[in-house]
Amino acid sequence: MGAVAGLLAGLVAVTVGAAVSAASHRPTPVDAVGGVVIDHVPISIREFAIRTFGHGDKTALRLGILVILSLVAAAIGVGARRHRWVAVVGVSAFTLLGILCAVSRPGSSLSAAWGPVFGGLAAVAVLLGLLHRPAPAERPEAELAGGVRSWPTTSRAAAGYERRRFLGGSIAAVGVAATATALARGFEHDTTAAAEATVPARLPTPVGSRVVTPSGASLDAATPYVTPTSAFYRIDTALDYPRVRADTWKLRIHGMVEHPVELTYAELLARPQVERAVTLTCVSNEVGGNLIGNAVWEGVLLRDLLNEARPTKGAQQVATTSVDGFTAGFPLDVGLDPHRDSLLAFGMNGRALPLPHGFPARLVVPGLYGYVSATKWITDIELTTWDGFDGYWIGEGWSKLGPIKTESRIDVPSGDVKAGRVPVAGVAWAQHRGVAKVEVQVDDGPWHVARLGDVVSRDTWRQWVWVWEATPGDHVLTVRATDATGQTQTSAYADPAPNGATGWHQRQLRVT
Ligand SMILES: Nc1nc2c(c(=O)[nH]1)N[C@H]1C(S)=C(S)[C@@H](COP(=O)(O)O)O[C@H]1N2
Ligand SMILES: [Mo]
Repeated sequence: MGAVAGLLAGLVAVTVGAAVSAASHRPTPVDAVGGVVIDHVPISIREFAIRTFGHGDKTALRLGILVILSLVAAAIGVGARRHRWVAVVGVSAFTLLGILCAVSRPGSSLSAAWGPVFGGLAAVAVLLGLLHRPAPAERPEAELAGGVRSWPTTSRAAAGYERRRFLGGSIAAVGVAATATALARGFEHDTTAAAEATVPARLPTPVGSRVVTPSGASLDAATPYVTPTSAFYRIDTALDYPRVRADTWKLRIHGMVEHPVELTYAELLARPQVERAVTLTCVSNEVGGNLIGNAVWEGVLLRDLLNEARPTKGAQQVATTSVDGFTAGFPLDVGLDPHRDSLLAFGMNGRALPLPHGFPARLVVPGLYGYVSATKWITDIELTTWDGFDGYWIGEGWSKLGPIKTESRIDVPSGDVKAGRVPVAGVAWAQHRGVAKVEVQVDDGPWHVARLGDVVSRDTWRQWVWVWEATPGDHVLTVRATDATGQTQTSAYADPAPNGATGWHQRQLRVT
């Protein structure tokens, strides 16, 4: 009984806390705890979780929190059955933990404490209510025997009464939890809808020509040259992505500048726009992995904004912060480079950025991995020294500089094939240097030069294809790319940490 009461109290606490938090547009208490866990566990554990659970790592984290919470809640219930103060002290400790996590989340205020506070109060009410044992004298008219109300005086009747009372209380608790869950969903939906209502249906027309994809860019139907937004990979440190409203969003450019700049969304859209195709890549991408995508971004040139702020002498780093607390920094030289079109982007593939890809605005820096540059939901750009700031992943075993390494990937064939002419095709990338050559090897044979697709610029990946006269048997295909500086990608295998995986992608297949 104690354990069940504890579990029910935990359920009500979590759901009521979620509803109250959602009503004030805050993450649920469980997600607040999860956020703190993500931001503070050692990188080895984080990587273990990603390796073990893959894209389900966040679900696994939430489940883990709920399992621990359930165990402790059951224990509190068992203790509270014997000593009422255990309920109050146990739940208070939990509530305090929830409050500390909630108010420490980025963009939080003291009002973020309301979720855990109401969750805690509800939990205590459930525990005390379910475990309350009325003294015989104060028992209500529970039994109706032979038309006459009588107290259940025998211990059997008393036990039966208690059981019914417990059952009724349990059903009420589950009802409260279900109602709170429905409310939380509704409030979360409202938060998303409120942000979506500020997404413009049309974007301003960019200055100059729009990006036109050359007809010879796509050699292989398996991988489109421009990745559809719906298929674009996503990396978020946050458990749930922030729903930012454009009408309250602001970007501040400050720090080592003579002329701090503040921009609203309307002001951003009113500035001269450009459109650029840029391939984004995650440093965590394994050899042959798909944490890479090419999009046409629309936005303003970052260097124009930075120059307008007039960096002072000694400024070395562009330090950026997101509303969700993510941070990233890269050399100011890169941001100011007149030959590299870094963007403060608000459009992706012809439409406003989708909420999960950084609406209202994000950075896109050609040639740098996303973890040092591509801050989504950006609200703050501070110019500082190189030593004055470390981004989210720095000091976590990842390099402070994150230039994208030359890599290539075989996309087709992806399985066994019939003997004869077989197109071997895929993508290669060396953003901002450009891909000059791709070669394919069958088993230990000679390297064959692949035909290359056309590209919009050296900032995108490049498609390649080579037609293989496949002969029956087991074979290994290997690909390697050479960038426009003449460097061929290394065959030496390296893990993604600390600054990007290396090695040649291979596919084993059987030809019949
Ligand atoms: N706010 C925020 N911005 C972020 C991240 C993040 O976790 N939070 N991840 C970065 C990383 S590691 C990458 S690879 C890119 C991915 O961008 P995408 O999710 O739009 O593909 O965003 C970058 N910007
Ligand atoms: Mo990344």
